Amino acid sequence: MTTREERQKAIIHAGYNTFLLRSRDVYVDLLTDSGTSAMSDRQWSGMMLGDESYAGSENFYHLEAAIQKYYGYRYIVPTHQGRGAENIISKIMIKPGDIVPGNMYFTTTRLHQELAGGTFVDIIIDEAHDSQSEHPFKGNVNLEKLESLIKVYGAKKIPYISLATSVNMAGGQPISLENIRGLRKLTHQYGIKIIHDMTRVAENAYFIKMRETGYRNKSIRSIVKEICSLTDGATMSAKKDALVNIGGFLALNDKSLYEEASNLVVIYEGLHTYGGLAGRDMEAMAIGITESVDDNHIRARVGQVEYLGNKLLDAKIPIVKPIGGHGIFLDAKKFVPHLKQIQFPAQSLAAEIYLDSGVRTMERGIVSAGRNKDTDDHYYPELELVRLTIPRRVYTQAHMDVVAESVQEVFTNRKKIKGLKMVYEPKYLRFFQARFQKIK
Ligand code: P71
Repeated sequence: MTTREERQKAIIHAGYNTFLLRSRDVYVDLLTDSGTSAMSDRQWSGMMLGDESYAGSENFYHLEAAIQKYYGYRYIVPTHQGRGAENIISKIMIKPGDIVPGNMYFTTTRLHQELAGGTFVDIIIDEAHDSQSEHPFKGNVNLEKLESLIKVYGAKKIPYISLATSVNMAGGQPISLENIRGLRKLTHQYGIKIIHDMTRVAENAYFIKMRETGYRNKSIRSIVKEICSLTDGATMSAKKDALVNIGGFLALNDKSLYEEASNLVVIYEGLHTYGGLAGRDMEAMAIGITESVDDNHIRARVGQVEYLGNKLLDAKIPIVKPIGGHGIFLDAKKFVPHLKQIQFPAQSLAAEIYLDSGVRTMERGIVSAGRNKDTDDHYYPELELVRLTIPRRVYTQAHMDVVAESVQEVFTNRKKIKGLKMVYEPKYLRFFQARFQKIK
């Protein structure tokens, strides 16, 4: 724990950017659920069985078998984390001038698509951009939007659909199986592939089980497998669902694409049987995948997120509805309506929550959205959010109570919150390292 004076110094030193705080100055860390979950006794035991051979480690084959068994993809290339897989798939499949439609952007994913010469186009349903819409599947693709895009550009310009389960930037919102089936049908007609960002697929499966007709009695395991079966390949950051501190992979069903990927991985990550990971990391991932599709685990995980969300809803705090799978997202436009978007309301609110209690959160608004690569203007996303992300198997409900009390305290004093100006802006993924000052 720290005093308010200590936190004041720390946040100024960090340029009002929670990514630049030292973790020792943080009390409850809700920056991200990425790599921050607690590994189980089984995963730690697996770490002791690391086969650290350069090539053909036993642990690689365990990982490959787990992915084939639970996700059903045929070929896999391990990578150090999700963006390593995004780099490879983007380089292989995207040509300059291509269009990559997807159900809302993700920061690293879109950047790799752009660096490969592609242009990302959002085809998520409109409800996803409205924090108050209670649509049960705000991650759904608007199939009409997609079809008109195909008609305008032609299928040849569209290498694949970038399809996320549990749409992060929309608030951890799920896509329905009905929608994925519709998408599969449409893409088959035009010969377009679907590459699945399966970072939080098990959390998505939980919402399908609870909300989609006909799935209440299906296991998370079977729903996850069904989702994957409707896509052609996947990128995975195993630091989320799969409960490891580091790791990821690219999975493909097409052999020739796999051959290209296993060739590229040796340039950027490492040999195709370790992809930048230690043998022990791959073992922990294989075990984590197995644990991640357990019905009881996923119910407890999403249940904890709901616990915090319901507390905030009871206190009339504006959050994204319905409550998502991996965190609670405060609607900064409603929380601090006196700030203009260019005064970085969500960035400022995240700093304010830290100041109040030492709870660390993350901006997911205009700073995260970055600039349009053609015009160089800021993107002004409809959603200006502060994310309170819950690591898996780490915190107790008592921690959630502390968080809820702090958010309420900041909400009570919200009129005093001032805006920020950006004083340092890095070229890529600026939100990680940008610095700000308070507007007087
Ligand atoms: C999260 C992260 C980690 C992160 C990444 C970028 C900015 C801030 C925080 C990472 C994801 C993700 C999805 C849906 C791919 C990645 C990249 N999320 N897809 O939410 O959520 O994976 O971090 O392992 O490279 O805090 P990677």
